[in-house]
Amino acid sequence: MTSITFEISGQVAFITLNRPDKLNSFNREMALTLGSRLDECASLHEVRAVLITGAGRAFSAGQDLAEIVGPNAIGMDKILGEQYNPIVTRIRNLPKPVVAAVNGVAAGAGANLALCCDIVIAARSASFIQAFSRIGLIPDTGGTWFLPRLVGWQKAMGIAMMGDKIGATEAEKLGMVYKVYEDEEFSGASRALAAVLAEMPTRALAFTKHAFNSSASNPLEAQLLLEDELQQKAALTRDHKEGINAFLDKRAPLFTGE
Ligand code: T3D
Repeated sequence: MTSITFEISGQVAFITLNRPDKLNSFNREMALTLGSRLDECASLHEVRAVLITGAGRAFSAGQDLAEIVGPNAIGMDKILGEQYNPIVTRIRNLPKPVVAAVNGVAAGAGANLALCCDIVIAARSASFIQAFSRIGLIPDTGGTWFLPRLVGWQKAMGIAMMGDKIGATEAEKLGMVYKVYEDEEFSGASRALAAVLAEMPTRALAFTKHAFNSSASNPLEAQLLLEDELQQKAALTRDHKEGINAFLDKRAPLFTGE
């Protein structure tokens, strides 16, 4: 059984973490394959949005803990440096929207994989656990960067240190999640949301992502200059012209991502 399934449908790349019997926890092969699939998403012109979800009842339980003990254990330097960090970097730099569709429990690196995506949606029964402190580790996969930015310093510190389970309803209130859908409608709603994103002006969304990424470290003056630069680029796109023409013609726009 392949640990990652990959399907392109209607300009959306669907990536499914697929080790359901181990709650889609990451072994090395699965992490490296996810990285390669993200590269494909970046290079394939026909892909205009990416959706990451999990097979079965979990999104992902993070690192496969069986792989880090025993004589064949994989070193921590390889786990972060070669597996999780490149995944986070790829997602943040991918010039297309990436949706995390959190269908069930998301723990450890699985939780932070979700939180580094552009839009996080969750099924009502899903949950997030910064499980690291329970096993004497620190939040990785970008958790110490994304969590305080999403929920504020105090909540982030509490969630990280206590390692408690945050249900989807609370996660939405805290700002970790864009929207929660009832379990029965989650699969359809997440596919529909990704399909909408894939039909939007892809380059404007990529510029938006670039601007948000930079805002984390830019002072206001530098950010205003960056907005100016990116807006000028957006204004030259075919999709911008189409958006204006469609508005004036009183019709729905047909964006092509150019
Ligand atoms: O060196 C480094 O590790 C650096 C990298 C760190 C990154 C990290 O992600 S560290 C954090 C790793 N993740 C965890 O600590 C979470 C461990 N899992 C759990 O706490 C629980 O499984 C959950 C709260 C996520 C779900 O609980 P529950 O009761 O719904 O399911 P379960 O019965 O615990 O698990 C079901 C099966 O999945 C079970 O296998 P079995 O007994 O049926 O054969 C369980 O062992 C397996 N499983 C769940 N999580 C993992 C796992 N197997 C390997 N690794 C896992 N992380």
